[in-house]
Amino acid sequence: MRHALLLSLLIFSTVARAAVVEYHLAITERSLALAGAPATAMLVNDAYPGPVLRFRQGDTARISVTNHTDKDTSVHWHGLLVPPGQDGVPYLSYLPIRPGETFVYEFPLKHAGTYWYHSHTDLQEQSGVHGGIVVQPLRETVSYDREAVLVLQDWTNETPRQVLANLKKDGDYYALKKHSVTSIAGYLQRGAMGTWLENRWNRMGGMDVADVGYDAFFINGRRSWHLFPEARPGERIRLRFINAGASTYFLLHSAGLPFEVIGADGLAVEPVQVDEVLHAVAETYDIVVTVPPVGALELRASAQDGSGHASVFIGSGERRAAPDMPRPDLYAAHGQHDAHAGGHAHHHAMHHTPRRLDYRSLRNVDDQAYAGQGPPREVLLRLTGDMETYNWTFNNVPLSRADKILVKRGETVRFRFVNETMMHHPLHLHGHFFRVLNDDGGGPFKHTVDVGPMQTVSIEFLANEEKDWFFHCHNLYHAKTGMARVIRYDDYAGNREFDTARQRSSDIKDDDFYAAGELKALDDFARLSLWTANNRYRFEGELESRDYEQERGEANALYRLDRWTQLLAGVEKEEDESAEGRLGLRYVLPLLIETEVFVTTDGEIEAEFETELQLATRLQLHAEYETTERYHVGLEYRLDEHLSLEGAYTSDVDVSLGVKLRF
Ligand SMILES: [Cu+2]
Repeated sequence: MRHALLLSLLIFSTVARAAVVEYHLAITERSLALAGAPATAMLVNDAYPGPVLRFRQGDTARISVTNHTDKDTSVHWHGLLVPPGQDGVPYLSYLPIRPGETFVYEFPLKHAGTYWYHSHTDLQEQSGVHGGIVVQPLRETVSYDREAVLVLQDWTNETPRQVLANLKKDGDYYALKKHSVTSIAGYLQRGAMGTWLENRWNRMGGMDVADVGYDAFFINGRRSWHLFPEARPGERIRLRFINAGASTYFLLHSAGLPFEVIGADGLAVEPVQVDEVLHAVAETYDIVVTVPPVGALELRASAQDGSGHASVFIGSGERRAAPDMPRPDLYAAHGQHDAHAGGHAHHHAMHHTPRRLDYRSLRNVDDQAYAGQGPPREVLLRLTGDMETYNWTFNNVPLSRADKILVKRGETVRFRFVNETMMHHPLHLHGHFFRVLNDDGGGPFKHTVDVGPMQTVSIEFLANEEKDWFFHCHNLYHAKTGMARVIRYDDYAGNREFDTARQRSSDIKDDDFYAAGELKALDDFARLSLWTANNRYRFEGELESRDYEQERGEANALYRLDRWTQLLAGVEKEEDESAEGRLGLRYVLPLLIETEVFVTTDGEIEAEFETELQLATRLQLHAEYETTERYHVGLEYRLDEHLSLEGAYTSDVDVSLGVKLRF
């Protein structure tokens, strides 16, 4: 009886406290000069990042989102468990919010923690449609004096669509800008030609830990903040870090402030003391720092590729900078670019090796909250993709051609990720927390998991939802080129209206076509090459003139069988000769030699070989040889992404000088 009374009192008090908390969000588009030049931003309530939305566990959120732009938009609540219709993924949860329209979300806040929201349409998240969410628990168990939400951001002055188009032209497009070109000269200097040869044999080109060349990195829209200058030494400050970067991993490190990690992906964890955290895209971490007795210490979020950082200073008095993060060693063997993972000695202000947070040291305060039940069913997902065509996939199949991953309500599903690429992939599951499995079967519950280069990671979740949920790499450019899946509960028939609307939409799709070209204008040689391609087809045209008297043209259609192999059908026409058809294969041989073997309509078997060597940062050699004994060797000096000076030696022409233009 007393128990029943207590229980009803408890329920009553909970109900009494629950409230409907309303927010009105307006999505707008305008020019913003965040990094020197004006660029187009998409904003929430005219702020970059958008406002922090605060709730209490048990509240009901009622959020109206009004689209004041001329394009479709959407808002997804990242990490919050909401009903499927409220999840904000266009064509999966609902139809996108059209220009001029308002959508009103309403959902209960079932769990406390630090989360965030962002657009799930096109690349709008990169343009600024993102912000923090804080859900206060019914009973706070951690003591702290102040708190701040710190949103980590990457920013480019280009439009994100241009960024994607550049990467489609050339996966290494940003290497020059990022000073991350790896060259033979670099390997020679380090005495690492063996590594170069091994990479080359394995058909691996230039190395980098990030694809995009950003113009700035920010915390809450600024490069640097002095946080709570009035805070007294000894005060505990809770920092709610949210990585809202579109494709940047940040290393959180400092000028000697120990980090007490108390939350990961929103959920409370037993406190862990570390010196640095590699903060993957789309994760959140709650970290308590103590205001130092003297000085303002820098807490820095360094982009993992070493191309920049943003900071907060904590404490008062003289500023002390955090040590520079060593740049990743792009010449290291087996993709061990990470200065720590590679085990290379480096100079650090601290006298000991900094302790870096490891998933294995994370233990949730409630270790059973989202646990599976019964033996798991395993689904193998290999993380695949390549920089040459900039396609990212699971099991080499992009979203547009993939089957849905069917799950049954009540079952425990295990995803086994085998990363076959040299990049980190932050994988995010909507609508569920999953356990990142340790060797002992335990591990923290998360909504986003980092899978490092060549790493294997397993996650497990209880299928306790309904309908469709999105699962994807949270590197925005990887997701948009195909590294995504739909998880479908097997009793759901889908929504025809959503499917039809998606087909008709102009949203970025992973099978979109991109185009590029090259013009070589030398004094005795000219060549114009154009191509357009998607993740399956490629069409090329080429016009060439030797000595400006001997012209030839070529057109090819290619069908991609796998990363290295394409079927080829084409036609070649030389001046004074009749056109000749050809049918064959294009294949990349070990050592990165692109080979074409084909039969001509004259019944001859011919072959062509082509390769490129990055001699020094701006110096590139390319060579072509045909079994008809034509050859062409060019040496170019790259002035920038578009323009090169070139000298070439061509059969029947000799030396020729001029320029090469990429567009
Ligand atoms: Cu990825």
